Amino acid sequence: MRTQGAAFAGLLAVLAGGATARDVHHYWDIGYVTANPDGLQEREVIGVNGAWPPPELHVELNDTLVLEVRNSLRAPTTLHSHGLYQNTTNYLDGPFMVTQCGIPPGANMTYRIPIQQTGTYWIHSHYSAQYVDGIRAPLILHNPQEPHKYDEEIVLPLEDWYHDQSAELLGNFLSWKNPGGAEPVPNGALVRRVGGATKARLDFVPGKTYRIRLINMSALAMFHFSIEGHQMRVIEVDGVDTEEMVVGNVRLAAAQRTSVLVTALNTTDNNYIFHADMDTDMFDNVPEGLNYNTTGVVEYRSGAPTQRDGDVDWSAFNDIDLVPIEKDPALVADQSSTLDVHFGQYTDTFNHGTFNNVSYVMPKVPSMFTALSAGDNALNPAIYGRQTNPHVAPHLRVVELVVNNYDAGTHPFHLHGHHFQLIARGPVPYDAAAAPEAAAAPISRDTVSIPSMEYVVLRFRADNPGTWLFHCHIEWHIESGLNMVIVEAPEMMPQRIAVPQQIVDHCRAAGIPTSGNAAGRAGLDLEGEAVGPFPYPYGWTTKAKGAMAGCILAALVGFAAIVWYGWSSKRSYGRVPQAQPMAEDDP
Ligand SMILES: *[C@@H]1O[C@H](CO)[C@@H](O)[C@H](O)[C@H]1NC(C)=O
Ligand SMILES: *[C@@H]1O[C@H](CO)[C@@H](O)[C@H](O)[C@H]1NC(C)=O
Ligand SMILES: *[C@@H]1O[C@H](CO)[C@@H](O)[C@H](O)[C@H]1NC(C)=O
Ligand SMILES: *[C@@H]1O[C@H](CO)[C@@H](O)[C@H](O)[C@H]1NC(C)=O
Ligand SMILES: *[C@@H]1O[C@H](CO)[C@@H](O)[C@H](O)[C@H]1NC(C)=O
Ligand SMILES: *[C@@H]1O[C@H](CO)[C@@H](O)[C@H](O)[C@H]1NC(C)=O
Ligand SMILES: *[C@@H]1O[C@H](CO)[C@@H](O)[C@H](O)[C@H]1NC(C)=O
Ligand SMILES: [Cu+2]
Repeated sequence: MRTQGAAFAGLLAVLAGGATARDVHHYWDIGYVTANPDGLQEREVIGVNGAWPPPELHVELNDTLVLEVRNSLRAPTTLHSHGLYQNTTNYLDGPFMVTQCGIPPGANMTYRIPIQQTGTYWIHSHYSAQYVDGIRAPLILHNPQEPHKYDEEIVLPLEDWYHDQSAELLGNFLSWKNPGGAEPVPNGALVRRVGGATKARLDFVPGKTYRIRLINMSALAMFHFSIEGHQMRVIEVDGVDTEEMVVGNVRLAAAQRTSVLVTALNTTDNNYIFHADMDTDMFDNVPEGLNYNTTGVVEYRSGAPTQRDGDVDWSAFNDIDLVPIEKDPALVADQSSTLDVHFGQYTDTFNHGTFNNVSYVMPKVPSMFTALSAGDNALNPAIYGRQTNPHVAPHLRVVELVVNNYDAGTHPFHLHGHHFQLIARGPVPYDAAAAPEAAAAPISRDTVSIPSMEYVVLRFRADNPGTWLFHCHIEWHIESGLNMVIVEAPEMMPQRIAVPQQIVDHCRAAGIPTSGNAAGRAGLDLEGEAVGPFPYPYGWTTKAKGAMAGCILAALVGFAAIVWYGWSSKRSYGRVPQAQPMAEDDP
């Protein structure tokens, strides 16, 4: 009776409102294409339907995005709709070995996503470092009752660009020859998907107000965006509408989005310059000739002289000061976890990103399938494997994450399946007694940038049963292990989540089990689960680590059983670790 009543009420609402939810169909054949995105080097990129860049997707609130995907690559692929809750559709979220086994080469997958959010999002591969090769696109979710007024909108993706293939870059990054973990430095930037000699252009008509949707689709680079001679007002971050805030420039870390309103000037006398500058602090070295300060043109009239205005305000605005339109009070935490972020060379000789000195290693069974098949054990974090750094939250608990960034670099952290409230920022280590009080109505977002030696405190309610990755969005750091799995309300998952047969079939084709714990076994028997890599025991010198790298090479060649001296006394370290990157080998 209840269901029928609800369905009837829904029908009435549709009839009364005239709003009909539509299915918005797209077909994406994901494959290799030759392209020259920055005008400097032709290369093989990953495109869609034989072209690059992949098309922008535009969908309205309450519509359903139906994306039919065919994988024409030589490797598996997956798609992640960044920032979407995927409420009841955890299996469409995309991270390889968290919610799916990858779409095998030659296979298809249907993404059927009811749109219950609005704002600026993007879609990208979540398999290995594939998105660096170009498989990323804006995903704009329109709100028929937009809270801000503007005449037109401009989608402005910013992305770094590499001339080499991601697999090659990744191989050089995750290597014993790179113990310091220096990230590959991009060869340049694409602004609105053009680069090199071609300048991005924004056409302005006097008096009109534009909503510019800035999306940072970078693998590494952080950008500063500004327009000379014009004022910008922030109205959205990561799909959350905010009250207007005037800023001089917008700083966007990888995966973040910001919408600004810009009102055009009243004359066509001059054109202006806009800036999208890569933050070179992120780069271990700045190669000679790298053009990291990209500029484009705001054009009022073709051929008009360019008016320069050196008075750009480069001071940073602080996202925690933003005021959301929808004002919810700060959540009160039921459970809290502290996550210390460190990078260092680990016993597999690679430089790893870690939460609490645990570097993520994929389980043998995707965590979602483990949760769905675990029965009474689903709330026990052990079954998800210690190398996935699992955190379990029962249904409707308020989860607090305190992230202390002890690394020398800035890291943008992204939580799947949620917007989280941004409660506090400050210098490490977080101390609850000394921390500033949360705003009365804190801003929420899905990706937060944490500068070196600073912390943030985040909170969200576990109201979206599923397995959700929390990770740094710098692609190279995902691959070096800076990930963990939040298992949310697993006791509710079997009744809320019905995995389509197609996705189970993908696992079968790949030989990956769809039930069992992280070791692919039943119950609490975790024999064979991934263990390590570990930090080097205290006192190991660079020379010793070098010798160990030699040992590992010898082991790989000769398969000798090696016991390092000083090792056997550390019982807790267990067996000799294997050289085991978390990144899957690209076939
Ligand atoms: C979208 O759907 C929700 C829930 O069914 C409804 O309350 C809302 O009015 C709809 N919005 C639009 C713009 O159709
Ligand atoms: C995938 O979809 C394409 C296009 O609809 C179809 O031609 C092909 O047979 C499908 N492949 C499989 C394995 O289902
Ligand atoms: C995009 O994110 C990267 C990585 O955090 C950052 O270096 C770059 O400056 C960002 N771009 C913009 C336009 O903010
Ligand atoms: C443009 O002119 C209108 C009407 O005269 C005025 O309200 C507006 O403030 C002007 N805009 C700018 C950016 O000067
Ligand atoms: C690049 O832009 C930054 C501001 O973002 C400025 O401080 C720096 O001097 C510029 N560098 C060059 C080489 O133009
Ligand atoms: C993690 O490793 C860092 C250095 O790599 C060390 O300073 C810190 O104490 C370790 N933390 C824990 C919890 O073991
Ligand atoms: C997920 O759906 C449930 C039930 O409709 C709702 O209570 C919850 O707020 C939703 N969570 C998110 C993150 O959308
Ligand atoms: Cu990072």
